[in-house]
Amino acid sequence: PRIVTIGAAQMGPIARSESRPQVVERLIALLRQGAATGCELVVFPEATLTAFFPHWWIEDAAELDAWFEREMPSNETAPLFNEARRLGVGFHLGYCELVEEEGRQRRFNTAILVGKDGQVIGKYRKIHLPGHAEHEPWRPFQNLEKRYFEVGNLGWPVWRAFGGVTGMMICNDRRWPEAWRVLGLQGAELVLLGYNTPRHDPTTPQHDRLAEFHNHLSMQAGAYQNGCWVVGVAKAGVEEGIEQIGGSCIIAPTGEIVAQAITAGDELVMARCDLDAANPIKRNIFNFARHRRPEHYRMIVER
Ligand code: ING
Repeated sequence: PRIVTIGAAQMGPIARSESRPQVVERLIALLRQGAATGCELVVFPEATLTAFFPHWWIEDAAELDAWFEREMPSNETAPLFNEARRLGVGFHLGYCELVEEEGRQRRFNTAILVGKDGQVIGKYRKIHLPGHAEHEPWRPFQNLEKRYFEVGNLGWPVWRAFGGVTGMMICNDRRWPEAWRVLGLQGAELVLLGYNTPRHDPTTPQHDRLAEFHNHLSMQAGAYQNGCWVVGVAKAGVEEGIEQIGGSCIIAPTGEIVAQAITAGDELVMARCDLDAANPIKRNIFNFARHRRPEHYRMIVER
């Protein structure tokens, strides 16, 4: 057995007025809880250093850029990296990245995987950006990720980390089977993701009652159909008037939820994950080499 003890560190709402040092203190408190319960890896949510600003129409460029991180770690986030290194605990962190690349400023919805030594192992930039690119004032709130972020340009990589093959995706990615399969084809045994998911989708209010169901359905399917552990972590609760679902969970390669958050606030749930539990799925029912028929799948990428 290759046991890795993992914590899903759900965050409650982050107020617009909450400073990064204040948020980092909350993250460190969850990290310490994880360390105290034997976690080797703690998974934080998507965009978890600030309120989820894509919910707002922001015209002023400087105001918008203040929501992004220009370096990681920065002076404000270094305490999290230092504490993680002191405790010998790795972590996943979602944040909004502003970088100078190819001679221009670029903005991404980003996640990093950090080792027990406090060093960044890998980075992923969100590819499936939901919502809309223009101001739609008819909506009770916006989702302007298509406006504020570029489509991620790093693909879905995997890294050998925490005793197995580890990959990441972010939020809306989990609803798209292609994201899971790209990781599955690389042998992913552990997929980490954060999410900010409003209950209300004004385009289909009749589905609001299904928000938690669709959240777990997407991740449980991804886990089972690719034979991987999944850690899905929410920024939950009513954030600046918008209710976001919780339901952070740890899912086995069988698709079974083995641990689940029960609040809409800061809450750590953990599980001892045997990465070898991926093998019976990957070697049998979803043995890609034996059963997949890519010659019949072309439409998936050609349409
Ligand atoms: N949020 C949401 C998600 O995919 C969304 C967008 C909300 C989609 C409600 C469908 C219904 O979970 C992000 N940030 O992708």
